[in-house]
Amino acid sequence: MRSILLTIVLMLVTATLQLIQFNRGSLQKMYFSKNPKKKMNVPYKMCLDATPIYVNATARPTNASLTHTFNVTVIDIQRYSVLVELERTDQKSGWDEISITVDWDSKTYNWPLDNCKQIFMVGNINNGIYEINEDGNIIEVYCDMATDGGGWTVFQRRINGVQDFDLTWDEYRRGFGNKSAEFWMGLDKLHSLTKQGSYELRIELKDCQNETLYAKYGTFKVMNLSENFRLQIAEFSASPGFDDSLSYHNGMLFSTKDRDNDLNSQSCSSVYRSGWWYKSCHRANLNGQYRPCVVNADAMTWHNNSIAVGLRFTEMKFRPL
Ligand SMILES: [Ca+2]
Repeated sequence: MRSILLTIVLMLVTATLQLIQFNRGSLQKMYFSKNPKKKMNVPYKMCLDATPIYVNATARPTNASLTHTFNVTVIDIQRYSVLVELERTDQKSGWDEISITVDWDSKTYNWPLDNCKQIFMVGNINNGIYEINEDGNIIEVYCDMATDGGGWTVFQRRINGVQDFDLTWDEYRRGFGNKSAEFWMGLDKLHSLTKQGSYELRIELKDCQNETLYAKYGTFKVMNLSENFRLQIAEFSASPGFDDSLSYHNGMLFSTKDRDNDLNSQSCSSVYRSGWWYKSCHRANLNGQYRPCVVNADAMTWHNNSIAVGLRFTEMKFRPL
């Protein structure tokens, strides 16, 4: 069952990722043994970017005139070598001393991968911080590998109000906080990681009554600095009865207390004390003040049923389609 699952996963990965590197090599080794089975460590003798996910190995006598044949089983794929078991299938001919050549080929992915979905698909199923490639830079992101099929790159989380979210344009561009607790990934990275391809957005919320809710958008993109990180979302779905409060902000520019890009005569960011894609001003305010159960528009809210009540938890994340 496990091997069938692994095969399915590998098939999915192969179909989805165009990042596979093939490597091939061989090792020649003198062998002294009458034992028909022997384990052997075969170093790759070349620099592989990462531990291969797959190795195929075969063995032959280095002197082709010898008649020996072997079965080879790959036992363990390691970072710098592969452990194989050789079994001679021609017991009668004997081989006290023989030169064997083990040929191998491997498949590796180009690390780091581009997002949490790719990391998930090569077998990492635990939530946590992983390295990904962001325009040639290696950055750390938090991956949600458990929710709704896994593979979500998390870019915002609020859990207890420890992190101040009433911050400046530069801070919202760069990102702030602790990725394992409360944080904002940063607008530059958010743009960079969503600029190519198609992405979906998922938002987890926990309301005043500790009810867990979600909203999902089949389209998500954050435009670049010259467009003031304009928000693009579409194709809303959600928990039963949960309102689409974020579409009000679709197409809006990002604003902070020191950068007013909203459609209101006042600065929405200054009034509602956070950085957000304010319009005039908001129906969702997920970077607002952490004030669970408080009815106030400066709180971290989602205007479900038109009432702005402070939430207990939010998490915003995206995933390639
Ligand atoms: Ca304004």
